[in-house]
Amino acid sequence: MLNHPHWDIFCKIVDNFGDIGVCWRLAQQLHNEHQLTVQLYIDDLQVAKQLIPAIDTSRSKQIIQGISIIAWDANTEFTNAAPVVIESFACELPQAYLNTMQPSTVWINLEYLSAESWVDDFHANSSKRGALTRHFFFPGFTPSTGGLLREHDIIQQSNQSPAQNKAFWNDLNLPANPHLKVSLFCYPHAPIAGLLSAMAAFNQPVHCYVPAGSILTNVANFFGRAALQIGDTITQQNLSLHVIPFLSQNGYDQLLANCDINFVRGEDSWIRAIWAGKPFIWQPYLQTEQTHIKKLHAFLDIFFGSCESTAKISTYNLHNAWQTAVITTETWQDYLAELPTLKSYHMQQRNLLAQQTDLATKLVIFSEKVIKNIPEN
Ligand code: TRH
Repeated sequence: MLNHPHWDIFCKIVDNFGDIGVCWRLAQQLHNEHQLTVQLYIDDLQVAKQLIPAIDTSRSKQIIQGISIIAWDANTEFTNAAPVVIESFACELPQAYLNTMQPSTVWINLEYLSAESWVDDFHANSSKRGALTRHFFFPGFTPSTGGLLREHDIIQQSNQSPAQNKAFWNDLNLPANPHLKVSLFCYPHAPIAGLLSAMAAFNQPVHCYVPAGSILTNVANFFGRAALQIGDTITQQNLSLHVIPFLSQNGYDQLLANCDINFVRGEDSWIRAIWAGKPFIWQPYLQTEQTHIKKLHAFLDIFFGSCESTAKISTYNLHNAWQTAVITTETWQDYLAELPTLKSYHMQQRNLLAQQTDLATKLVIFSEKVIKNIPEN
């Protein structure tokens, strides 16, 4: 048991689901695996409810799966700061909360994930704000960063039995099928029509699973439909596309584990795709000055560093095409030709990354060091 078992996490939902996705997983892991009492302050319960369906949006405070969820707005009152407070993604702690913090409060700003090399140098730096110290904690792919969010049983969870796989599809009212299965979660500016037309033209059947979300209009347009509903299956040539509900986080993890290729985006689904151990194509969150492309290439270079060359080239080509407005049938087919190699490569990289200390554990170790005034490294 830690000496400082009470942590507060602040989550501001800026855009999409990544902020709450990461904070919710982190809160649960700190509670379940490190026996911490966690209060999670969320500024938008409506959006959070999509990932945490048990949330009652009319309640300002509630406990879900052992985590105290507190609606955070301009009127939220704070009496005591927790010994450790996580400010997620530079969301700016409210002044009223800062006023309750002591010089001894461990204040950690949890940054966005990036595979860029500068992260190693910036991780664990700190700056002073009056009597308080703000520490910058950078997730990352090397041992000198803050690591990746990963529950201890994640590998076992992704190794589902055939009966569990069948039950998963059954719950979605879909039959298990022996064909190539692809999950599709991306931003609407991706070349979705190009990908779907390549899948349709490919010479073997493909089943594509799309959780309901912002891309449904683009998908409907591709099929010449005005709209699509959850439960719809549409077929064109060799492509069968299934619109499924937006899943719980656990359900989404199972979808990733049950598919052969996963298209993922942002931050949290990207990390989950790694742990699923399946080939995936990542679309980073769009940023100015092509920053997202730098992030993409930093990741590809680190993750595919030891990959056999033709599989690596096909992977880079498909990733690059997916960020621009063009994706050709040839790019898709080249990638599929490398699938057997990529399957074992992704599994190998997943297992290697899983040997590093995970982000929640690193946060706990880091906070204890700060409290005991032990320098990092
Ligand atoms: O939603 P995102 O685009 O979030 C983004 C990124 O985090 C980005 O870095 C950040 O700057 C921006 O938000 C503000 O993608 P991400 O990170 O993958 O988060 C999606 C979450 O939704 C993730 O926790 C998985 C979850 N999810 C489900 O629970 N069910 C589903 O059916 C799907 C498709 C996703």
